Amino acid sequence: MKSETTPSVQTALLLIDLQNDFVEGGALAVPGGSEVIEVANRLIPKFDWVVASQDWHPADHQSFASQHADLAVGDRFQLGGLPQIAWPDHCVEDTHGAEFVASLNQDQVDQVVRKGTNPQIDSYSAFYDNGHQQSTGLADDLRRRGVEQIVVMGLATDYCVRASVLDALTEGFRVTLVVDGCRGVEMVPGDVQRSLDEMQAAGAELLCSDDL
Ligand code: VGL
Ligand code: ZN
Repeated sequence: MKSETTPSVQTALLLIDLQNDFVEGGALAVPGGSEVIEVANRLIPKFDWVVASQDWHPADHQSFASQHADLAVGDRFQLGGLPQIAWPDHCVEDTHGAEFVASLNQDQVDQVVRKGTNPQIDSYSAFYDNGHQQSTGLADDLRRRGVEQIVVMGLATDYCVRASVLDALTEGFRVTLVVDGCRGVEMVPGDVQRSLDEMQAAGAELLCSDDL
């Protein structure tokens, strides 16, 4: 029986970081990033539960190159004992860059998950920070709703999509990745293909949005 407060759904759509800073003109623009908004808007009506993650950093987030006198954007360093890339300032809380892209059909987004709020640690996945110390609560939340399968798309393939997919699989969900709904940073050429291979090898099903 369905309850009013927690409608039971089997499959959820998870939209990763469809924010201004990750599309053309943004601080950490992913090539072709804006092209996936149309894919999201086409998929959203097909799902009873739609979750959107939002990268949401304090202005002094330690993943920002600007916070380190000796680092430039793209440099690699250690943050809290974890490998880290120095990013440009992006998705600073309550700024335009952190807002969802205006053309995204937000009316049918049921749940927003913010991540990266702790200045000391980065958080690519919608489920856990990069050290897997703190949960966002999303996995338990989805299980409580009866979700067994998660369909994932968004930005960026080689960072937040990859981390979210791998965590979702570890949490025991069946995961489908919508390949044409993703774009990557490709800090190193080949990163997108390597990420796709890794997600598939870990158990994700790779599909095109037309096949959903
Ligand atoms: C992301 C780098 C830093 C992403 C977020 O959404 O993939 N990448 N923060
Ligand atoms: Zn970030």
